[in-house]
Amino acid sequence: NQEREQRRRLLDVASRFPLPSGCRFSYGTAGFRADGATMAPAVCRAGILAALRSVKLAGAAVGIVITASHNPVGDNGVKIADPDGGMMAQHWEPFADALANAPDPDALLQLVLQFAKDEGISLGGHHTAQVLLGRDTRPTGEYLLDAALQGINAIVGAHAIDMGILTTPQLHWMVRSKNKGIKASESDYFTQLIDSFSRHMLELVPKDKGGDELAKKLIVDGANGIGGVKLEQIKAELSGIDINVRNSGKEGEGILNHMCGADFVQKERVTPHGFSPEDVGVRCASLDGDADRLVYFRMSSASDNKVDLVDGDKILSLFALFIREQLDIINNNGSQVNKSMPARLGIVQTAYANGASTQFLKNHGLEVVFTPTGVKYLHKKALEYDIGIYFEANGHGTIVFSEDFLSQLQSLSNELSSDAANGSAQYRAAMRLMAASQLINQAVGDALSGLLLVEAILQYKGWSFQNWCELYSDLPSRQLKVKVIDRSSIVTTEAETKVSQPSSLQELIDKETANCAHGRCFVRPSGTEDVVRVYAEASTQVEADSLARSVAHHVEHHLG
Ligand code: G16
Repeated sequence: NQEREQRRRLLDVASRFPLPSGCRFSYGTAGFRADGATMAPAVCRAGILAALRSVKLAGAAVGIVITASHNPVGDNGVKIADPDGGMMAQHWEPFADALANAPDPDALLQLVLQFAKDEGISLGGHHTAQVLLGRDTRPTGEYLLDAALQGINAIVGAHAIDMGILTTPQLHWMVRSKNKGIKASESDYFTQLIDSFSRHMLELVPKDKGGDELAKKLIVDGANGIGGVKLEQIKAELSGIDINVRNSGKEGEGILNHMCGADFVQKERVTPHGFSPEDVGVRCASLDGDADRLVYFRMSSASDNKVDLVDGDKILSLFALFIREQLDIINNNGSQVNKSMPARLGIVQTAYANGASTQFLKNHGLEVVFTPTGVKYLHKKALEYDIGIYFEANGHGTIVFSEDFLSQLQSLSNELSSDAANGSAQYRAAMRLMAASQLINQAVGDALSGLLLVEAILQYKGWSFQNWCELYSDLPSRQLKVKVIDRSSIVTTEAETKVSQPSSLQELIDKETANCAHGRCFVRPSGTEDVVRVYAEASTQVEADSLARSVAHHVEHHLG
């Protein structure tokens, strides 16, 4: 009977969300994404998929966020979080693709039944499944959330919990916390952020580094999205920092991601909408539409709209130096309790990382590895270390600490706190690492928690924005987008640094690059927009621009 009910529900939901003819969805860098009005079939099927994943994982909570992140307001999409709070396991992506594109109810039913059989998922039995749902502020969000709910409810025994309008990382955090048995509401998230930040600021920053008024002042561009809304809610409770939110998403302030937000600032390197000459010299940060990316900037002068940019690479460098410093204090200071904590610290970047940042990190003795674009790849790699720090240049990244490392850190702090060593440098370094592990969202890149950790480290180091900027000088670079007929006809290899198909394209890229001093260039199809991306780096801006333009021209010529 249950089995019959299961079949009926799947056929029923599939007929409510038919796939328009000629429509094809593709699971990209971070899930499905397209014009919001066309997304309901894919989102409904993502609901089915998330519920199946939860059944497969013995009822552990799985997450769905309805968002198209940095894309324009008319787009929408779906991101799926696994029980650990990270992106959905990659080996389910082919099934996600097939399910989203099942042409009719019968095909969908057969696909689910076959997949369930292959994966050993017992459908229609006495299982439970739970899926947490969230959405950003897009106008199609509510409608698509309903499509996801209907998909989840099509799996017998599945239970959907709508967590409301959230940033993407909040939902990922909730999924992770729920599965760890930790309280997982929005107010729990805020409490963790505020408390661990206060601990950093009040206990761990040397008293003489309290900072002047300018050091405390921070303007945040909220991209007219959900991140600004959430920051407004908590900013009064953040001690030692004076936050002013622009593009906060309030009525009349502007359009989501339009002329504002982390993607705009990082790619265009100009001031976002809503800033004026009075802001010259002030430290500013920019979030993207669902607040999983963070970049910093400063208006350089009142006469133009150029900015000094601190991108994901420099945030990564700040975090890496801070963590390295604490580990060195713990291991090398010959303190009373002669404990050391050997820890493998790994840095993960993508081909978009500015060459100067990689060189800087290596010069500081850090181990740097590369993956293709997409948090799903970087996060997985970072988990191989005791402490893994990953960031994409676009501002998407976080720090992950292994359970083993954290429990060693906990016992070290216990030992040190129980004797005369509790004022020692070693104890304080251990406490700083503990606070950082609680402040940073270890599920996924989170602009709000990342921003608070940046602020805490700048205060701890007594650094101005200028000091941070001067860590190293970026090599001049340029990113371009090329519209082509079929972006999937470009196939890349070697962490996306080389084109394998069409093979003649790579020869042309090599030729153009060889003409530039310190030239580096690659192209790859975007997994979130219908474009091919071109990245070029060279010793001068003129050369980087010209290299990017020539290669973009070759891409256009090859792919139409
Ligand atoms: C997503 C991914 C990021 C990726 C970005 C751009 O970000 O989570 O890891 O860097 O897309 O990907 P692509 O170059 O393939 O378009 P978001 O913030 O848009 O979700």
